[in-house]
Amino acid sequence: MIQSDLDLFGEKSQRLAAHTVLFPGFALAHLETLLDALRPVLRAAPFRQMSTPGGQAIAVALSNCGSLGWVSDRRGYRYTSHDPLSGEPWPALPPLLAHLAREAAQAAGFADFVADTCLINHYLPGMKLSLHQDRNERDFSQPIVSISLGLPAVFQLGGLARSDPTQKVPLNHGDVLVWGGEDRLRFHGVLPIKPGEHERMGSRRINLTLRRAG
Ligand code: MD6
Ligand code: FE
Repeated sequence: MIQSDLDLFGEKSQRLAAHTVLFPGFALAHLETLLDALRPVLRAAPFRQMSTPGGQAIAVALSNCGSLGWVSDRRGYRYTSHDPLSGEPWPALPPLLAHLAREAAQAAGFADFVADTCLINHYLPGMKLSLHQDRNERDFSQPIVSISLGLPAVFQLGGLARSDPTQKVPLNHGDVLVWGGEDRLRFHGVLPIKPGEHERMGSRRINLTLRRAG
């Protein structure tokens, strides 16, 4: 059970849009357990660089766990059951991670969220993620749960058109962002990470995005 349950509907959550809710510090109570669960995942499926279908390197290093994993290469953006690097199935989704995602989704108003994939993004200072939509999943009625660790970031939350204005949302260590419903296809991105040193995570930002892809 998540310790901060009592706070979930109170001042500890911020509604950013109709179906987009930020839970500051939601993951902090479980941080060490979470990191313990991620260590073997990243040993089996290390962070690696991928390229866009156009052949450009994606700066942010990526890995996955779950029954599916998001990949990008010359053939496009898609989910695969196996890690192309090892040829093995992606490492299993740690139960704690699935549980945390379910609790956060529930608190944001999405009942019974069952994640089948977690994309793990590794940012170094200076790295950013350009505005994009997440549309490789099968069912857009399923929300996305995003956990931020390490260096702070500024998340850009846009609209349904690329040219719509964006809100700047600070994402700090331990914050959990849930979105879905009519917000599911909003454009979004991450501004360049400012140089710095996080006391637990070092000079990096790690983002975990949990989804139901299949
Ligand atoms: C990141 N996140 O925060 C990248 N997508 O590093 C995403 O692209 C994202 O945080 C959909 C929903 C939440 C997210
Ligand atoms: Fe995204």
